[in-house]
Amino acid sequence: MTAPNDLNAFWMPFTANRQFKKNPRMFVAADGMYYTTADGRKVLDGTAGLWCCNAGHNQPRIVEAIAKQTAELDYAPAFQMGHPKAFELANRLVEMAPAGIDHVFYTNSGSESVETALKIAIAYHRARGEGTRTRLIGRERGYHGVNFGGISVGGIGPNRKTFGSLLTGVDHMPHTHIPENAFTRGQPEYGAEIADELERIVALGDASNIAAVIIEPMAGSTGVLLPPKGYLEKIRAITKKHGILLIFDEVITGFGRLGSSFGATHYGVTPDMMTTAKGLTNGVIPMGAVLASAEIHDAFMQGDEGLIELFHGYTYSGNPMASAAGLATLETYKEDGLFENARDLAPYFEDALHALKGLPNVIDIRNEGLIGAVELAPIAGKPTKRAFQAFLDAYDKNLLIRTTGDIIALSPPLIIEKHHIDELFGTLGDVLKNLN
Ligand code: PXG
Repeated sequence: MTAPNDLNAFWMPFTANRQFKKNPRMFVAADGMYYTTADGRKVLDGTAGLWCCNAGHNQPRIVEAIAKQTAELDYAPAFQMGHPKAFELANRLVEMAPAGIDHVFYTNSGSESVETALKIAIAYHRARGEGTRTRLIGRERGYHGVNFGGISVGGIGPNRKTFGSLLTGVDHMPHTHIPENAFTRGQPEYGAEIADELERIVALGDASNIAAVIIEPMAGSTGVLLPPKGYLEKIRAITKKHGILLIFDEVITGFGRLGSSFGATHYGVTPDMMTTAKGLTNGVIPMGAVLASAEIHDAFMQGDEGLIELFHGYTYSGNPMASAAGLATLETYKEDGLFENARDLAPYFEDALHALKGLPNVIDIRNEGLIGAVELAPIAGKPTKRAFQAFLDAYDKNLLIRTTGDIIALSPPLIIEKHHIDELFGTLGDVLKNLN
């Protein structure tokens, strides 16, 4: 397949459109750990697409499941009708989730999962007769997708700046990134007390007005910020004490990225709801899911049985193709032991990553599971330029990385082997040595 030569019509997401279209980078195929470019090069996937192809590319079970499903049942209405695979997938998800998380609401993306969870939180309190609990609390540097609820609770300036007044009734906790923790391996020692800021926000807004706190257990998109030891436990204790729901946005941390099913299982802290997407279907068919506790779900299941309990849902909620892809993906994770592989290789990945310390401009390195980040000193007056150049140079050297600000993020497929890790960090080391 050749690249189409008129690129004008497609307005690309989160992309410097004019720059890209002058010098496009196109993938035309993918298999296992590698993409193939339009000019025939094999590029090592250091990012699992956009943190989503956890089982690698062209996975036979997933390919086959989708092909079979489209011939068998292509679409079934999502409202007042069902089909077996959506129920089956929900059961599989609940089995993987921490005890007490027993129900699944389907969406089509991480952003929709976030909107859904925020709406459920507010409606839940109302269903229990606490309708004054409407305020939402997010965190600085948090990423919760790009819809209005998500950018309101989110904490990334440029994603909010040009979009008006957003949701009202939102507060933000401080982020957990502190310089003393530079070059920490895994969870940092310092900063659990940052969670106490939540008490101050609650004191100011009053618990009776607050519906939910939403955080990423490990903040991915902003550039890999790990929770300090004890921080998540504190957030859980404070939310519980005040009857505030805790939502973990697990869009990145879900499905083995940290070597366990979810961030919640990895860190041993159970929220009331979890938002997911990405690795749920290996990124192959868009799908997201909100996982909710029995307590939340059951609060809605009252009154006349003929009434719709939650006025929310999408045309494609739990659609057959996505459900088939999800089932095949979860089976692949399980049968191929991919979460175990992530856990087993995490120390090797960590060592290779931290060996980059000392290269020019490297000011911090962070990691957890199969996630790594290398923070570069910005070029004076030109933030983001240095890391973006690293991205371009890596692509020329047949490695796909992801950058955000001046941070390089790595999140390879969980099928990775040691020789891929050597290749990844060998190339990245070369790139960093030669970067201005
Ligand atoms: N929540 C979290 C925690 C995410 O990381 C979303 C919600 C939104 O998901 P959708 O499916 O609506 O995009 C995300 C998405 C990056 C990168 O390189 C991160 C995301 C998406 C694209 C790129 O950091 N995160």
